[in-house]
Amino acid sequence: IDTKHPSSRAASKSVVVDGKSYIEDEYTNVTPKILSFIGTNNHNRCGHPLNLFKQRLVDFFYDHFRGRTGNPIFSIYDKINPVVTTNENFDSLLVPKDHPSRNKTDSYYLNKTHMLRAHCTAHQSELIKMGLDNFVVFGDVYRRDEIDATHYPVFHQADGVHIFTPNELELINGTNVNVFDNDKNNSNDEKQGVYSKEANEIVTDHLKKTLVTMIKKVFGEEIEYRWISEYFPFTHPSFELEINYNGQWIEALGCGVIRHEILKNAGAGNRIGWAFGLGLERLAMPFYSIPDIRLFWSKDSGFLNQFQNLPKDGRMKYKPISIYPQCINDISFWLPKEKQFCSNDFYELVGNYGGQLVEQVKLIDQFKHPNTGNVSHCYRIVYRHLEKTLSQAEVNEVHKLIEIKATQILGVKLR
Ligand code: FA5
Ligand code: MG
Repeated sequence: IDTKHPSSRAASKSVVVDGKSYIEDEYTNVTPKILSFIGTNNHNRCGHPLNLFKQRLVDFFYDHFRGRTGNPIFSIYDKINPVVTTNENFDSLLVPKDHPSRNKTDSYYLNKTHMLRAHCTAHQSELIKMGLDNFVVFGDVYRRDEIDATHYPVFHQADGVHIFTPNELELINGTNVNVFDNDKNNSNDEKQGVYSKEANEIVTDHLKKTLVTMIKKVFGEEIEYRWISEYFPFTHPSFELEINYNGQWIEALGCGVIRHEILKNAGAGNRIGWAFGLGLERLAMPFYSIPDIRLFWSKDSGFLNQFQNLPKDGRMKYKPISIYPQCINDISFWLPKEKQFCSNDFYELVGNYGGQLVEQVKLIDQFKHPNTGNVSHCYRIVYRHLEKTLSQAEVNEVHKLIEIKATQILGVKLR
């Protein structure tokens, strides 16, 4: 954080990311800890499991979609800066002004106009404007979210787009297809009003088939999956794909038919297309049997070394160096009356001061005092070091620090 930034009125503080400075305002909520993740680029680091897994997806898109001369038709982008405008992250994707994802409690803002992308879809409109039809963007994304084995405030996504010209649709279908519907009010759960039922079906089908082929190519034919209806402001119809891993359903990706308005605004109003966004960790975890999302940030050679000299099929099973015991401590406090409190503020604070020791934070009890109206929350914090046994004394020290910081920063009162 740079305070030297000169201004004619008062010295305003600014946040510096990648050599560029952003003047702080009432929106600024990035922390030094979050900013320290920027530039790590695990997805581009040679030998890192996210990079190895990314390469499998890239290979799929290169092999599966080829032009008439046999060249790959998908372009890959993996070095786009994670700082985006709120316009790119939200407005260009038709996210309503009052959508909860815009709240300071859910996203990381540099200031009112700039933020850390909350999804790689943030680049969609810009790339389509540049004239691209088929592309996949890989990148790190940032969200204020809960902490557990499959959620982390920084993770990686792959976001794909495939846009069809009327001719291409015809090629897939075999006969002439009307892309548009003459009756523009003909919108329903299954399709957007502007598009014909036929075109919508071809594109939806193509989308689902592509993603299932991709999942099967990566995990093998026997992978169990299911489709679930979803809602995204930027696609309709929208779906989620879940895969079954060891009896557990894991949400792998969201997808759908791109809203026509987005294409129109990007200069591709005569087209129809699909888009998806998947969590790289969510797929790499079952693929390599990695039990905890924090391991992707491990600097321990015991973790990274296991991904050297992979077998020819690229698949290997991560062997936990050993499982160390958990330490569980609860914390109960009264919420401040004077200011807003949200659980994500507390989760983030625990992440900041507990760091890699925190395996999970969960709200386990809430209580409203019948007379005073005061509200209290009880959170359970599960501590576990991934690479050694923690002593109760070490945990107590960190837990104490979290209690002190929660009191100072969030204004809660310990019970
Ligand atoms: C999105 O981010 C949409 N942009 C996806 C999309 C793109 C839909 C294009 C339609 C068209 P969602 O918030 O569900 O959707 O996140 C997408 C995926 O990211 C999830 O399915 C999951 O695999 C992964 N993910 C979400 N939150 C986390 C987290 N905290 N930690 C790790 N992975 C996560
Ligand atoms: Mg989702």
